[in-house]
Amino acid sequence: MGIHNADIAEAFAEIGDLLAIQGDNPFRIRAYRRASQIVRSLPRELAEMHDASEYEALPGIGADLAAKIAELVRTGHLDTLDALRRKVPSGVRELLSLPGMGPVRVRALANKLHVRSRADLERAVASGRLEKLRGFGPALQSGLQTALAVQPAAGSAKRLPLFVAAQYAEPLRRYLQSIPGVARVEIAGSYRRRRDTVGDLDVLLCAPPDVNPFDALGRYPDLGTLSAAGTTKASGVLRNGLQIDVRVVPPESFGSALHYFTGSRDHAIRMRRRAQERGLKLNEYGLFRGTARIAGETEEDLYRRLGLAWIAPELREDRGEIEAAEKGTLPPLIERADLKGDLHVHTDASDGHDSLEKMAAAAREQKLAYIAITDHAKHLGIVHGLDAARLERQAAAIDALNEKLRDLVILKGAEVDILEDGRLALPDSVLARLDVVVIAIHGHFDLSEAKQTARVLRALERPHVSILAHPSGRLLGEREPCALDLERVLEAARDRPCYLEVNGQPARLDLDDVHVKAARDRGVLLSIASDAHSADQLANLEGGVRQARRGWARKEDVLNACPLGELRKLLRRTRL
Ligand code: DGT
Ligand code: CA
Ligand code: CA
Repeated sequence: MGIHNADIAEAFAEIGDLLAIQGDNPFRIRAYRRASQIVRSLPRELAEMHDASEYEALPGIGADLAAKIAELVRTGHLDTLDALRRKVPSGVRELLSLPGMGPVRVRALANKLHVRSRADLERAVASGRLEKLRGFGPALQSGLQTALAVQPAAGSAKRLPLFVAAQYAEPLRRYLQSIPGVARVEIAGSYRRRRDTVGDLDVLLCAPPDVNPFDALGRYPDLGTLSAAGTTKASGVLRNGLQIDVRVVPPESFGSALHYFTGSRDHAIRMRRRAQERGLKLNEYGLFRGTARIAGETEEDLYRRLGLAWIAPELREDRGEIEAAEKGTLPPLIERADLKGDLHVHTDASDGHDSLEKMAAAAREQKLAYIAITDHAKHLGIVHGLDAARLERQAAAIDALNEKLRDLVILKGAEVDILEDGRLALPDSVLARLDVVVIAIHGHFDLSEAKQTARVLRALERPHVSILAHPSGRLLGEREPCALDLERVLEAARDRPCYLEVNGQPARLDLDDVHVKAARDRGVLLSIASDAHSADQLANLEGGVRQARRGWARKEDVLNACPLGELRKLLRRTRL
């Protein structure tokens, strides 16, 4: 109990960064970074595996890293990391969180300009000393200046990506559920609305008034601090810094409390006003006419008494859902079971961990009828990318496997880089032979909006483009979306046509909810994709579906909810 995959991933990433700041062996650095990514995306908690020898069986984890995982799980910390932290001052480490500042630049700053803290850096920027340093161009400098002015210093609260929050929320939910007298536990707030990031956890416990669950909560091993106000309210902080607000609610108010604390604030305010317009009063205790409670036990009752269909939490952002519920036009939201395939899957031919055969077996387990293998195309900076000859060989392997498979069809594809000038990393003649061409930005994220937009629009003009993958390029908690006029991209995709991806990788979730809705409103079909780099990551489809639901997507809006025959037609339409 206590150590989660996200903690282990974080520790490995930090070791990688600290080794890089020290100028350590690049292979060693890469091994830690890779291990960090692998651990971060594992669907099972390492701490819950019974036998530490299981760690070594994971791809990319050798004996040394397996021992480190075991040490972290057992003791809660790592000698290697502690030693590195002692060597690299915390002020230097903090510089890594600034935009454009990787270990190489941090090392240059420390060695050449003796910059060892934010304050040092602010002075160096102000005095113009950075200009003399190689690799510190004007764009980087102005970015740093802005960030130093607006980005809060380390230690201040930050939002967690949903999948990281889930690693803390779900064990907490199970623990609370096991407290005697607690009938029901719900985590409301942005977590229940499935927002891509979560500020804090709003926990509701359904229990009769004579049950006080806070003594038991106080013994929760992941808990940092807890302060209870009476027997119905408590707030605390988990050891990872995540804030929790806990409320104990009686059964007759549970639905209205759940509604109130699920929010969003704007949705809840609109609902309260609606109640007032009907001479009623809505609060977290119930829906009242005078002093009589007319609803409150369930959310369904509450919506019904206000003349509305129940609204899925994902939609409660005051983006037209109340009007739609009133008119009976709420969209029937896409579900995981509606997906027939996955059009963005990697194998060990490029940077995936598993073979074609293993990915196919996993796809059958996931009840998919088709997948497209979209390994990275070769080009500068892409490790193990496929060139025309290797794509040809992969195609032959896919043909052979398709011969053997009965209930799954494997499509041939590639994930092709959009180069800085908008050309694609493979020639049209090669792309013409593929079933699915997924294009994406993998570098030059910091171009101006005009240049970035022109770059993507130019790429969309190429004759063999099926899908634009992870359009904004964001990585939650790590990289902001690039400056891109997505409205124009959507229009180009609609007119062309081609399709936009909702990438289900937990740290991407890209398109975001707002742009999923914009795409859907314009009739641009969405490809909900796992972008799996290993067999277990096909489960990313679930996260993609949640994100698409927040953007009002129905199955009619989703390319890979179509059966194969229909899909083939839709893919042919993208050929110019
Ligand atoms: P977060 O935690 O920043 O990711 O976002 P939320 O939506 O979970 O917001 P939070 O934790 O501040 O509050 C949880 C819910 O409680 C929120 O969605 C609606 C409700 N709530 C909080 N403050 C107010 C308020 O002042 N008025 C109303 N109507 N509802 C509120
Ligand atoms: Ca919250
Ligand atoms: Ca809260």
